[in-house]
Amino acid sequence: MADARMETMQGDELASKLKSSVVFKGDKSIRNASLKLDPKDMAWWRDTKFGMFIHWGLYAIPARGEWVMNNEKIPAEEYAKLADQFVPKHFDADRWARIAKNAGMKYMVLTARHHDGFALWDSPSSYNDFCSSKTAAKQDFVAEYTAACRKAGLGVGLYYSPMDWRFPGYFQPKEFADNAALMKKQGYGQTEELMSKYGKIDILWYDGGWLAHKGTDADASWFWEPLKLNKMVRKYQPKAVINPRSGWEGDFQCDEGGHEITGPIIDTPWEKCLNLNKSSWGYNKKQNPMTPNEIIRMLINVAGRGGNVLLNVGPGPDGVIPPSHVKILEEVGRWLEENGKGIYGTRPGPFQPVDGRYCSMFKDDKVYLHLLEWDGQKELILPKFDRKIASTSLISGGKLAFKQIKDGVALVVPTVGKNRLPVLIELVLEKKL
Ligand code: H79
Repeated sequence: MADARMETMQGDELASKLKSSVVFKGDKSIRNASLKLDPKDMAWWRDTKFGMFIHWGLYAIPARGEWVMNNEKIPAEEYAKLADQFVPKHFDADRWARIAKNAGMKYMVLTARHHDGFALWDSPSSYNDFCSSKTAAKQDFVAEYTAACRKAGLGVGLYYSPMDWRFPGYFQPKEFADNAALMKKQGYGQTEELMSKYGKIDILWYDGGWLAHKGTDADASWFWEPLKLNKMVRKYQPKAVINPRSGWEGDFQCDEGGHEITGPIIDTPWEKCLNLNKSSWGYNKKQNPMTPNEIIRMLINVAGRGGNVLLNVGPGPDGVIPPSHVKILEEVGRWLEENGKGIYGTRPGPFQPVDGRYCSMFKDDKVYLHLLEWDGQKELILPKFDRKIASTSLISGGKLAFKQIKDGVALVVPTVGKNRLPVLIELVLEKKL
């Protein structure tokens, strides 16, 4: 945000500016302007606001999260036996896409391969043929998934982690340099497969570009050479939106985890990724799901600061997204049906968010004010604003009185029951912003 804007900020607005809870770990990443997308090629992604993350793989069978192999020190040969049992009877990518659409999501990102090394596609570069087409499932899940996303009009996203726990060279890249080189070869080969065999890929979401679980992705760039890797990606997918976790800064920044979002509008494109079931990303018998209201508030707080939300679900070993999670997502979808005009396609502002109280977004001649809490006062005073407001209303129905006073805009807010929050208010301006 421009400093000039800060000078005009006062009171609550300024207080929120001072304590952002958003953490971007990619600050030290390698920059390269020629790899980066033009802002106009990022606009579609920024407009969408809400996507579905899917963590799915062999780890769905033990059902203790996607880190089970490492956390429980399961030897690679033993872990590999899970592939003999991985025959997902009810895998249906169209159903995943339907669930995402009904939730109001606009894109999906599937873990084509996580740190355990098991690839969900027919992967000639896979070390030891550890992929779903050459094991019991005999299926190319990525092929079905990418086709389903496209058919449903959803952005097609693939997650790929080049690190692989099966390689001793991952943990000791200098001591086992030859072994580490094999892992790197697999990483380049598999990235190329994903970028060249499945049509247009809209989003490439790297993870685990670090080494030996130490340092940052940027610290490991001497090994992975992210500029070389992403130059290859751009050859096949010139317009793919790429995240920062390869060690190259990417097209947007990531903030991971379910913590509450506070602080000012962030100018760079960014994405908050988090879990619907707080227990883990991969399917977990332990259930600790977010409520629909928590998800909706997260969406408002993130979009109100210029970000997207990538909300994760972990289908079970049979390929089914837990029905209780589907219900939660449906409720979010119903809210978006009514309130989505205040989310999709908007940009944050013109008012800075006030933590826990409201966020504002705008699109054309409309400002959308999402009221998160309201303590029953009659008037809400918004900061000074240089546009004339023509009318105001509640999206759920009914006009709202307002006056433009010397110090800002006074909105007369009707009594809103706590259980009805958040509430969306629309301000129609006399002239486009
Ligand atoms: O795919 C999801 C995570 O598995 C992956 N990124 C998201 C999107 C990820 N890889 N590394 N990390 C996250 C950071 C590592 C966190 C850890 Fe832990 C804390 C590793 C060990 C302690 C939590 C607890 C995860 C495993 C055990």
